[in-house]
Amino acid sequence: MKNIRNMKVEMMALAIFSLPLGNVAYADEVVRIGHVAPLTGGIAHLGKDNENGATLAVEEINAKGLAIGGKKITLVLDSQDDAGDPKTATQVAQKLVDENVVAVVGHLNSGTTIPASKLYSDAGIVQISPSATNPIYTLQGFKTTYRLVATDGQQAPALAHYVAKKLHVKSVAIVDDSTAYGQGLAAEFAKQATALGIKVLSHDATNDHAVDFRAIATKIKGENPDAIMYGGMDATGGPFAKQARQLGVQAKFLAGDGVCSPTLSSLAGEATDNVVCSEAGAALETMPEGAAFTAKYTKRFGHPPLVYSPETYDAVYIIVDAMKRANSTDPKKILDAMRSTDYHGITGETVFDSKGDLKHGVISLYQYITGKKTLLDSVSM
Ligand code: ABU
Repeated sequence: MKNIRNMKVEMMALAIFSLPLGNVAYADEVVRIGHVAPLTGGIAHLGKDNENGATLAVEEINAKGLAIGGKKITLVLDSQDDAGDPKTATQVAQKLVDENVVAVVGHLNSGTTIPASKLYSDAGIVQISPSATNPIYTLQGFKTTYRLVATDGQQAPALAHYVAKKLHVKSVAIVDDSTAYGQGLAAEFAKQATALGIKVLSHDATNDHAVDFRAIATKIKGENPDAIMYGGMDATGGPFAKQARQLGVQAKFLAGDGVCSPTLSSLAGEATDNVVCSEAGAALETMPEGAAFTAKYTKRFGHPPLVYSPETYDAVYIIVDAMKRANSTDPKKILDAMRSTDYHGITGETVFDSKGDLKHGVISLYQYITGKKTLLDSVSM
């Protein structure tokens, strides 16, 4: 007897492929893969980049043709907007569960990925975040949580070590955006910096919607640190760096992957070249297929990739790889196959540890030269 899920996907297949007779290409099965990121709000550019990476993979796989268990499969990307908001994230996660997605690529933010993960875990659906770096995500004991980036437990020490040893930073003022990501990264950086002999002069909090950083920058100017470390995203980090520079703050501006985007120059203006930041993965330009990915992404979307689209692209392929090895589109069987993933994609080799974290994480360090994000160093974890 057909179950409700199979009846639904067959009806959708008929709807999608209701073409005039003669050129009909009926799919045996439509398989929905969920995707979630902020597609509205301050970091919508990063969310759209994530969606584009996943779209590119889905389009390629459909064009090449996919068969699982003797059935022709057509993938559909079910893309949702969580606006970077934890409550909205759980609502759209429930929507994706109700829509019978077989797996989810997302969410982008740690603050949305973590609360949504409980719903995917309860439903037994694989979740691969392309970008959430807060360690807590994979420490909850769920069997469904995976990520394609290193964690802030790796990123913060790499950044602290670089600025202590190479930039000879001796004192720092820390600011975070009060999110799971920004707070976690800043706290870990403070711990590592202190261990390396960097004096933490202050630790202040703003929020992820802030636009005016003049009060905080004025206070920090009085502290005269060698560097400001900001835990947050580019949408706030850029204006913060810009306003600090306008107020005459000379300190280096340090940040993690949330700030480390090609978009930063349009947000930080002349302060951009003062920024040193880390990314929780390999640099696209060092990836063997990085140039080819950039070319096909640019051809499809009219502009180059930003930060995490190589990860969302690989995430779709990793889900399909698990489907192939399971010879099934059943979410439970995909979940069973995920743990033994050994996939070579744009971002390199993906092998997961027992928590769903990468076994071979890489941290990349960047500076900006005349506004262009430029690789400084890479550290294998
Ligand atoms: N890793 C930075 C952006 C995503 C997050 O909130 O973790």
